[in-house]
Order: sequence, then structure tokens, then C-alpha cells
Amino acid sequence: MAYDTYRPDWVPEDGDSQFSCRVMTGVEGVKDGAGTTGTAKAPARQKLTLDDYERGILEGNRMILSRAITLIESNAPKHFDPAQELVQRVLPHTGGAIRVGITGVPGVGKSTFIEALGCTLCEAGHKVAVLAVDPSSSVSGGSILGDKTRMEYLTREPRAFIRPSPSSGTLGGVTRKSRETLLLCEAAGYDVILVETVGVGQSETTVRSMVDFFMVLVLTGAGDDLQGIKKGIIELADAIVVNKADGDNRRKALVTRADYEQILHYLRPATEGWTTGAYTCSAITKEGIEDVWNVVLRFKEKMGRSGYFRTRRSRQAMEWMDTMVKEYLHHRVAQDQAISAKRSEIQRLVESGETPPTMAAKMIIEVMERELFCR
Ligand SMILES: Nc1nc2c(ncn2[C@@H]2O[C@H](COP(=O)(O)OP(=O)(O)OP(=O)(O)O)[C@@H](O)[C@H]2O)c(=O)[nH]1
Ligand SMILES: [Mg+2]
Repeated sequence: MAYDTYRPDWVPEDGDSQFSCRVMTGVEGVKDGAGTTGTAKAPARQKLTLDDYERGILEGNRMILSRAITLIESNAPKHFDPAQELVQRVLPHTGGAIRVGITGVPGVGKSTFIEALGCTLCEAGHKVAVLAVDPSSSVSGGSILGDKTRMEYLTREPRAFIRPSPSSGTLGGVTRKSRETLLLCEAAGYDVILVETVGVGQSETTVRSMVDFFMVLVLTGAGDDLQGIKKGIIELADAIVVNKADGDNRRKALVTRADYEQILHYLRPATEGWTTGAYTCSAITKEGIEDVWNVVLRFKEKMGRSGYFRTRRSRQAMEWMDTMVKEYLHHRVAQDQAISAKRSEIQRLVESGETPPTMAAKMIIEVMERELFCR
């Protein structure tokens, strides 16, 4: 039987065959006699110019947006400059969305929550983009693939755009790609950007640095142990949301909410001039979802008035620039053979106690300056 392989638009350029699905070719001749159906291969994807990308994005064309994101996510050095030029071109059309980060331990209900919130917002006329920052996806093969099926209704919603996590690579890796994807989605007219990340590592700090509002979903039964959630994550939050407040769990959720309110009382709020509160909701029954969204709107309004909204965004842009420089230097240093050879040599001297670390650092810096900056 003849099969053709179909690769969805959002598949990363270097994604292998696990992203493909098989499509059976049509039969020759159809019932109404309209001739033969195409047994020939589908035409190769048309190559897009930067003008095509720019126009398509600004018109809100989802297929072109997907392909533009694939360009941005590409690890091929030849794609870097055109991708940057594209971001530069659409930049005047960005910044119009509210950017919301959503984190929480695996299984807390992030995807279900996003599905419920996303559908509610689309019904209210918003255009919602859902992005994921998942540093483990390059290892696990993209965990949001599973989420696509979990976000069953949102996936079918024409006003929503769901993009799985990029795989890492050089030139800024996941962080750069996610930030630039966010900008492209804004240029394409999405006015709500939801960024999901799993709350188990560095990714929360990354997401905090690219969103306006950061939400931590938790489960009932906080107590003293904070259910394994580090105090650090709570300190990043603009809202704590106790999910699964339904059925028998509802009462417990209210107690947990009060516990968190207590804890928050002693912590410094993540955003100057904003009091982080704890709320309850059920992503399954949708109870409380709108209330949580109203908190986001209140935040936007209040922080907009105080000017902190803009201040944070410009601070984030500066941090982004600094991160890019650091990552570039890190990459150059890691790639340089002379530096790594010298580093291993000096490392041995430090290990054996022959050279103090400060002196060793100075020696490595001298090699770096010679190699990278020709000093
Ligand atoms: N009762 C109840 N179950 C929920 C609720 N929200 C999510 N669940 C269930 O909890 C399980 C995990 O939900 P997900 O949305 O996949 O959780 P997640 O945080 O995205 O998980 P990861 O993507 O693995 O990090 C699923 O079986 C959901 O049906 C809720 O509000 N109430
Ligand atoms: Mg999920």
C-alpha cells in the first residue's frame, strides 16, 4: 500500500521521523468521475522570502507563522541572520499582548488549566497563543506533544495557536527561541500569550524573565513542606492558584489557599506595588478560571498605571541582551580548543594545590583574551 510521509508545520527543522505521520495516498478515479486524485507527490514546500514571512505574519497567517518560528528555532547557522532580520522587521508590531507564565509541578493541571482559560478567552474574542518552555524536551522528544492531545478543544479553536517547546541548541538555545517566538505571535495579532513551563528547575526563572504576569499552580495540602515547591518559585509568583478545587477536594483547597495567604504574607512580592494573592480554581469544572483571569487584568491595569509594566519590559529587554552576550561568549569559549587545552592544564595545577584558584583564573583569562580578542 502506498504511503506518503507528512510533517506538520510546527516540526523543528532538525526533528526526525518521530514527528511525521503517514498519509495514505488517494485512490485513482473518484465516484463522480472527476478524474484521478493526486497519486503524485505533493509539491515541495514553496520557499518563502523574508517579505513573504513578514506579510504572512502581519496578516495573521498561521501556516506562515509556524514556518517563521521553525526558521527562528533552526540551529543551522545560515538561518540565524534571516531569522534576526525577520524579528527586526516585525518588532514595531510587537508588545501588544499580555504575557502570562504558568508553572507548577508535573500533574498539577497546567495544560488542563490552559485549555480551560484559553477556550474561555477565545470565546470572549481574544486570540491566544500557547507556548511551552521545557528544557527537557530535547531529551524526551517534546513533552508538549502529549499536551497537544490534552488541549483537545483549544487545538481545534481557530483563534488559538499552540506551539510545542523548541529543542535547545547554540546561539541562545531555548530562551532566545521562546522569546522570539513570543514576539512573532504578538506581531501575528495574538493578544494573550500563555507560556507553560514545568516547575522543576531553571525554566521558571527563564519564563519569569519573559512574561508580565507569573502564575504558580499548586495542589491541595501545602502545609509546611510546600509540596516540594521551592520557596524561590513562590517568590517569583504574582498569583498562587490552588487547582483541582472540585468535588471532595474543594474544602481542602480553600484551606490550602489560606495557608498560602499566610506564607505570602511573609514574602516579598515578585512585583513592586502588587500584592501576590492565593486563589482556588478547577480547570475541569472551570470554576474560578474567570476570577483568576480577572486578577491578571487587575494586575495589568494597576501596573500600567504605576508605570511598572513598562519598566519591567524594558528591564527584561536589557536582561535579554546581556544574556545573549554572555551566552555568545560562553559558546565561543567552550568551542575554542586552545582555551580548553589550557584550562585542563591549569585545572590540574589547582587540583594538586600548586596554583591558587585566583591565579589560575587570571591565567585562563589571559589565554581567553589572547585567543578571542587578539590582545
Ligand atoms: N479533578 C481535577 N483534575 C484535574 C484538574 N486539572 C487537571 N486535572 C487532572 O490532572 C491530570 C494532570 O493534568 P495536566 O493538565 O496534564 O497537568 P500538567 O501540569 O500539564 O502536567 P505536565 O504537563 O505533565 O507537567 C489530568 O488527569 C487532569 O485531568 C482539576 O481542576 N480537577
Ligand atoms: Mg502539561
